[in-house]
Amino acid sequence: MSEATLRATPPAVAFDVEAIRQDFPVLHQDVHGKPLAYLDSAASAQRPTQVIEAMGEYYRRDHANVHRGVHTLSQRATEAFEGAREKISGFINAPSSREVIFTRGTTEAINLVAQSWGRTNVGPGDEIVISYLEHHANIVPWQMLCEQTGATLRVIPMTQSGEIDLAAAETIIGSRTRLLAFGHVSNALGTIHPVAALVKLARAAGALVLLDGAQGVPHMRVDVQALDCDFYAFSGHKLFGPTGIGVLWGREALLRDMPPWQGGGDMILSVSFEKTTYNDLPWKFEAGTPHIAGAIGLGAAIDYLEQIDFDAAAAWEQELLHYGTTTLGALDGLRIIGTAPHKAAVISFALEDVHPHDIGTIVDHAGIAIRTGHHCAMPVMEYYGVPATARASFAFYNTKDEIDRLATALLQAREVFA
Ligand code: C6P
Repeated sequence: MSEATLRATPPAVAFDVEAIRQDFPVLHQDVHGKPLAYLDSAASAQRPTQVIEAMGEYYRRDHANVHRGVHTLSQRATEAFEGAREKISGFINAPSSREVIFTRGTTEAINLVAQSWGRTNVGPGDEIVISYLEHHANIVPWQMLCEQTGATLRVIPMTQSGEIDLAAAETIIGSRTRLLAFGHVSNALGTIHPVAALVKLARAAGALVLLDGAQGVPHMRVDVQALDCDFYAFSGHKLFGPTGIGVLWGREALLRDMPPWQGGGDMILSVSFEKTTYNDLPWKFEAGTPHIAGAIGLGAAIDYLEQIDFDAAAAWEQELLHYGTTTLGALDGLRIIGTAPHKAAVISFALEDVHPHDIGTIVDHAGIAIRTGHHCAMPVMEYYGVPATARASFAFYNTKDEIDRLATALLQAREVFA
């Protein structure tokens, strides 16, 4: 039995998962003749009918460009779009919706900070600090910034259990650090990182903090003020909303001083060939026609999460994590990779010498969707000396029965390939 199974059993949760599943039409289908078990929500979560309907309704009735027309449809579209911004602002407890910038997703949000804040505030001799556990979206933009500015990228090592090495962080974060950027939750392993301890180190060094919240916001209540970070980035499609929409939250004082990173329509107040003046927040960072339906769909996802009792859903996910860790951890030859005591509902694993892609194919034939690969976190794979892992990730619409089916399919995979 693996170390992770020693984690304390969470109390049984009263959560009506069968009722919740009725809201997700995609879950009710067969794949290869078996009922679909969708265990890949860390890659992209599924959408409830309420989100699909809100987007359909917008396209059927209200579609027009935003901020541009006096006509009724344009006003309706603008109201719905800006209304979604208000919902998101409330959901993450932002002090103001001016601080909520729509982006295409987490990746674009991080690139925005790197290119706008970074190009203005970072120079030779400065350091950007990230951790070993980052998704490529929180590595490459900083590497690019360092190449462009002459700054240095420093990396906090990780431990065998899949945690950020806090003792090493203390020695790395220092007077040269301009920004500390790390994931709220590791996508590859599920580790929930110790935000308070790391923010404290950054603050003591006078550095800013960016949190990659792509895997945080779907699993727990996020309060950007309580987290005390400076930027928080996340994607709509992992939060039961649409693809192609995401959010950068930033402190207003910082955003106000940052230059726009893309120019075009909507981000200006006036343009002449001699001089352009930029729009106010948040539109200064939203050049061009935005993903209006995407924002509305994300707003509907947030309404949905508020309505189902998000805290109960999060507790159910913890129960699934515990059950999955115990059930999979008990299989002969299965090694759970990432055994931190604080995890979101993500289980990465290796099964003897069976290649993860073979595992993925076998379980797909049993109707089960898991992700296999490096999970866009190649340094983590390199740390464990594996090219890839298999990863089951749960949302609140998953069941213990689906985990049992995964365990059975893994036994078959071992028989076929080991
Ligand atoms: N992780 C996964 O299967 P985008 O593509 O911009 O929506 O999200 C990028 C991203 C950034 N940070 C973290 C921690 C992430 O997990 C992801 C996306 C997916 O783990 C796809 S690689």
